[in-house]
Amino acid sequence: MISLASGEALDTMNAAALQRRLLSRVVGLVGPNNAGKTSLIASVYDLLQEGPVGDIGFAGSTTLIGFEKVCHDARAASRRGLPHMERTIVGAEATFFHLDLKAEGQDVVSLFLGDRSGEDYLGAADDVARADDFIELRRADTVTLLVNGEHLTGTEHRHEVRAVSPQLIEALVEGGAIREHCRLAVVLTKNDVVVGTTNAERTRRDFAEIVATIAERHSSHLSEVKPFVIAASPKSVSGLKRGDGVDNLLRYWLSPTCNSTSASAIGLGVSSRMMDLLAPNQESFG
Ligand SMILES: Nc1nc2c(ncn2[C@@H]2O[C@H](COP(=O)(O)OP(=O)(O)O)[C@@H](O)[C@H]2O)c(=O)[nH]1
Ligand SMILES: [Mg+2]
Repeated sequence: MISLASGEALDTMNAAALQRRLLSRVVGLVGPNNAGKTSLIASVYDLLQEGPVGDIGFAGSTTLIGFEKVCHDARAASRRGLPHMERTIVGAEATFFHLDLKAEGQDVVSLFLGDRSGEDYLGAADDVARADDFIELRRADTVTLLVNGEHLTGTEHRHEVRAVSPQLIEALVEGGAIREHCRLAVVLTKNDVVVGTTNAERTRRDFAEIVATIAERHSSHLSEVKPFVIAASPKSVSGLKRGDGVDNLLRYWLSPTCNSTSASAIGLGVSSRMMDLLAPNQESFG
């Protein structure tokens, strides 16, 4: 059964069907719990609500309810300095958030952001065989690793973050979950916390080192490793605006890749009958 336009985030099957409709870019978000994956998804949506990002404008979404839910929580968390309510469920299937985006003079591109529990990914670092399950990564044009800036800048978790970030990518590459020639964006999150401490300089060096380690180890497997710094959901006292740096990441996700996902490469076996159901002309559902 395909849930047509329920508005909730999509499961793998429905996302795959939609991905065949238009030119698509698929992003797999990777990172431990609390790294900021859900906040990033919320901030992309929020950013586009304010108007075009550069020349990239919002042109629709089949997951509006899903976006509204994560944005509601993220806005409240940002205002009150409280943690998120809506958590990514551990052990759950990946879910996809969908945005249709239009740049001037170009065709609409569908962007799919895949999210799943950070603990699943941490599990993958221990158990390479499981990396094989991560279909949202295998089909991604850009895998995006989130590095928790708050943890990297503190003393309690610093060493763990420095160790786990490269390990996670290592496990996913070795397990075949990240395909060859994939791009990797490495994102330092919660930059408002980083810049608010006296450790900011050290944190930037640590982050650069993490990026360099990954790039060095996987230069033959990945087509590119690129760093980004964001504050998707900064605490209001920080003075940074919501979604700081997210525009650069969005532009990167949409930029042409050397091996964009083609429908046939997805290999999910979505039947043509299901494809018909999702064809743009849906009058039969009137
Ligand atoms: N200060 C700050 N906190 C953030 C930022 N982004 C996310 N958070 C907080 O970090 C926590 C984890 O974020 P979440 O997006 O749920 O992480 P996920 O588990 O990777 O999906 C939440 O309490 C967020 O409010 C940010 O840019 N700045
Ligand atoms: Mg989450």
